[in-house]
Amino acid sequence: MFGLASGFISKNAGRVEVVASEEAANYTLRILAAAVEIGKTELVSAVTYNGQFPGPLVRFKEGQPAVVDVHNDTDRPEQLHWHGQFVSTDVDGAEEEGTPFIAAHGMRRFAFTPKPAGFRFYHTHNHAGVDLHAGQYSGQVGAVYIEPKHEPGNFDREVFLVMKEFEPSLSRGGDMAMDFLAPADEVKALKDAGEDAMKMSLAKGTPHGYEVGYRYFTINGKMFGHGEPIRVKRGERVLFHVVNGSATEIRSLALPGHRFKVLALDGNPVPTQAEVPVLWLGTAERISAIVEMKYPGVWVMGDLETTTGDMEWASWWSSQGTQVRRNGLNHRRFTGIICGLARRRLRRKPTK
Ligand SMILES: [Cu+2]
Repeated sequence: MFGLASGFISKNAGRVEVVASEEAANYTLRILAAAVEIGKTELVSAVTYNGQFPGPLVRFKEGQPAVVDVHNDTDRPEQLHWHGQFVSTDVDGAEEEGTPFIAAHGMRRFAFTPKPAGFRFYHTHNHAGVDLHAGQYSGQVGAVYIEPKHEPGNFDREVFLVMKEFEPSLSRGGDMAMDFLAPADEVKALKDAGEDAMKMSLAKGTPHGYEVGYRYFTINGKMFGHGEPIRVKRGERVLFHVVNGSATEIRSLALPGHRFKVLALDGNPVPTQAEVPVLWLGTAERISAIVEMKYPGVWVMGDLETTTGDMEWASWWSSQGTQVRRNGLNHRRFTGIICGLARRRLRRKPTK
């Protein structure tokens, strides 16, 4: 939407200048610290877009120019990166590519033609280093959908899911076993690059053996049981656009009893649409997949990881259609969302 605006005030590095502009922005994003209610009794403080998590869904149209105003209401310079888009370095949002910072308490107007079509996202490009409150450890993630000119529209509804953890800390707890994700054939160049990076890091005296762990896992900023269930009709074809907004973790997503038909990876259509029971997403990875909701009942769509790191399928889904079992499941550490056709209202049991 374009409207009339009477000039535009830009604050940069303390300077205030008026930028002649006839255009109102399509979107205005404010980077600011806010409390995010991720659970009934869990509030986390995070740097967010517009005080919410995830940031607002930004929809563009392929080939149509867009204007986005980004205000930085924090005390640090910021970068908003348009992940997955072909845009000029001035707009891209990566300092190393030459994008100017959005000054602390300043703003920048981004005018560009979003492309290519598909599921993209935006996030901060500040390097956190060892500061677990900074950069991608915080709450700066939002989904972008660039509507293609020719949308096949082969679905009944679209649902955007952002996976993200909160309250990181360093631990020696270790990650979940990921060996089974290793490819059958190793790429030597990649392996060497990884080992070189490790050697360099150790040579610099970086302590060895710590992992970043998280207190809370969420989908769309809600812990398991706190979000609104996704209510569907039988036979509905739901197109899920899932982004892993984690700073460090590989995440999985499964919906027992159902399969995902993968349409696009990282927003780009795949040549062969495979059906899979589980999606695996590396950091920043995106998957667009259709689920045909065939079976009535209440289902938990969630990560396979539990506190113990075991895969306990049986413990986290319910075929009863009336309530979601939480046996053996630590819902703080579990990422899940309730999804399905409920015959009755969900009964929520106290979980403490
Ligand atoms: Cu990125």
